[in-house]
Amino acid sequence: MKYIAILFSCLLFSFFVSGQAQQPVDKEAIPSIGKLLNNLKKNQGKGIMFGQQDALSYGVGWFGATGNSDIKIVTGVQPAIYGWDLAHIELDSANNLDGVPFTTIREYIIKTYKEGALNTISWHLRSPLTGRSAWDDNKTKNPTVKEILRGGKAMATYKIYMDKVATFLLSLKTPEGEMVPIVFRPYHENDGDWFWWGAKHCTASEYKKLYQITADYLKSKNVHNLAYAYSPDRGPDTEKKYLERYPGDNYVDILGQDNYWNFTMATFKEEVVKRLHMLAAFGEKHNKPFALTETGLEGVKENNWFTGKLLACLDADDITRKTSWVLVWRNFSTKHHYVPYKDHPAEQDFVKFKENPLMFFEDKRPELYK
Ligand code: BMA
Repeated sequence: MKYIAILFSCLLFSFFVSGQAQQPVDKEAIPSIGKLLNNLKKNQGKGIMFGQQDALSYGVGWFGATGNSDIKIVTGVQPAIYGWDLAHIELDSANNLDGVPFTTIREYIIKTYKEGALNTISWHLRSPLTGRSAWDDNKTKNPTVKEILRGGKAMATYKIYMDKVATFLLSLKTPEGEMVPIVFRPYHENDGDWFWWGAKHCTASEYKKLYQITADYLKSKNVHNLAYAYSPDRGPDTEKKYLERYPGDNYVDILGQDNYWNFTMATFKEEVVKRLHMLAAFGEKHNKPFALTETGLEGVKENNWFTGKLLACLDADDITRKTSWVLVWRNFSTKHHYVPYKDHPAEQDFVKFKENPLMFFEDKRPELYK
């Protein structure tokens, strides 16, 4: 009897949690953030939004604000979501680390929001301790995170970096004066060792603090147009591992994971699906939507990668179909690109992927902000 009562209360609890409206972690978030989160949840299982990093800024063989994207050139339609990166804003540079002017990024974010798209921002920032890149070559000798948290010079520099990010985020305003909602995805792929905030270079508790003080600082600067995404790489394949560096339910709105590597394995489907199931189960318990925040195959060297691998995983079952979106990386060159460009051998497969009813590009993007 006791067990039945426990089981019953667990069921009741999970029903209560999953049926509840999601409150943004920023208590002062602009209304469109709450609407976005609840729409992502409401649309779970109906379709998966597709997007790309820097889609509008350049493609293979072209650069600049043309209004086009390789996705549109190949499929006739723009993506549903856009990724951008703020690296080098901390240096007061006019362009980000990939050469895209911040003024253009701002224009595109405002324009695409007005059209109903979702915008997500990552930040491959320099180390405030050494000034070296996010992939800081001396990181093991320079524990940047620890030094920031110690509150000395690195922290003073980090505050200047965050001020610049805050100024940019606060400038994302429509001509009518409405703030543009953004999914902010700081300190991603933190289970790997390639960034200075990676698992080899700081403890779990230092990482969580870094994420938390960043969010708290931005809020203290009146930045309230963010939904926060937590986005480790493929490492965590169980809820327990995902929790290890998770900044906490009060700091994370959207559960993410970047996963390129598992798609290269013979057992790709098993590996990718396992992680999507983990995110879904975690999301169910913590009342948060989940997304495949970065993926892709560099050079799209397999002609049926999009339908044979990506779609095969996203469309594996009712749980994987609950993924809110998938973002592939940038189309920089004939070597470094993640969607097929015109006359690429994988072009037809990508068109097939776009035509699959599960995939939402701009033409099928659901309402996100009402
Ligand atoms: C990496 C590569 C780099 C780029 C960085 C940040 O994955 O695409 O060329 O500078 O992302 O966008």
